[in-house]
Amino acid sequence: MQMIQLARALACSLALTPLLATGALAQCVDDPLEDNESCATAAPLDDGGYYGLTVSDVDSDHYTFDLLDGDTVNASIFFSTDVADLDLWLWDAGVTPCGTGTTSGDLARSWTTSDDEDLSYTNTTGADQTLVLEVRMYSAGSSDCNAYDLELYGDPPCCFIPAFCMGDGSDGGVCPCGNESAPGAMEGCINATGAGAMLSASGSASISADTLVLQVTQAVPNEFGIFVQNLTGVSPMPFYNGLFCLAPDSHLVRHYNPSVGINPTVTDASGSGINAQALTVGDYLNDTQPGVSVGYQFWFRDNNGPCPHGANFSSGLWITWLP
Ligand SMILES: [Ca+2]
Ligand SMILES: [Ca+2]
Ligand SMILES: [Ca+2]
Repeated sequence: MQMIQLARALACSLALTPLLATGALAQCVDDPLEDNESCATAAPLDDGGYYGLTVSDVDSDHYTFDLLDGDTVNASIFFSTDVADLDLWLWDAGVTPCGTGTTSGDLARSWTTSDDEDLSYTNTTGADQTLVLEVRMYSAGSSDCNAYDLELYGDPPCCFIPAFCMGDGSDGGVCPCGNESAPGAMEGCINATGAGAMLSASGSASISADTLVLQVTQAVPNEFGIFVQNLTGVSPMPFYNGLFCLAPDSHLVRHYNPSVGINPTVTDASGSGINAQALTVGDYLNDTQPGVSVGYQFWFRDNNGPCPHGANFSSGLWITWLP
């Protein structure tokens, strides 16, 4: 394995001069995120899945995003190496060389000879970072253009997918009975557990992939709750023991199974719960469409909470859906 990597390192350094397109092989049609041939022209991305992208031996791809101190980013590309061998690199946007496919100065790389590449990186610098993800063709196979899908996720997801409706007053809300959560905790107002509930997401934000799962944590254990959504947010409103930040209009959806009616999510012994069905199925108004941002919160029973109103809300997440 070491020998393979060394051989690839040597070969890679020789391949820095872009190969000329032969004309005999298929040429790429630009994807919607072009032009992005350098760190300076990198396309900004949020968490999510990006499908049907293309890269060629004379046209690499660069994507940029911010990674907060202490957070982790996970990036994957999916492709056939028989068509062309692609590699994945991660750079600090402010460091030379950025985005040049060289083997020094990068933060992480994935450069196998098999299908697909995956990398993960945790920011331990003590400050927030602006990063660049580079997709570069190492060698052409049956074509000098290859198609790939990109998936990019942060951990915690909150730091890419905008969180809202915090119980710490940072969104301008005042919890109903002085039950503010810890500053910066990104939680809802304090519930019976002594903490506030929050949402996270995993999987792809692609509607066709249909793998996105919303999870609530730090809600009251073994209690009933319902995921709610809307296309429109509003200023935090004290409601039950918490804050509610989704517009109370006709697009407000309580997730349910259309065949059986309201289908609550029951939290487990740790106070966690996931949406028990595809989010798109739970949206009976069919507002979940490509390019549309949907805000989510979790309503749950909080009978022994700090206020006497019997229920509470998690903080929320906005998810921008993809095709
Ligand atoms: Ca491209
Ligand atoms: Ca490009
Ligand atoms: Ca590769």
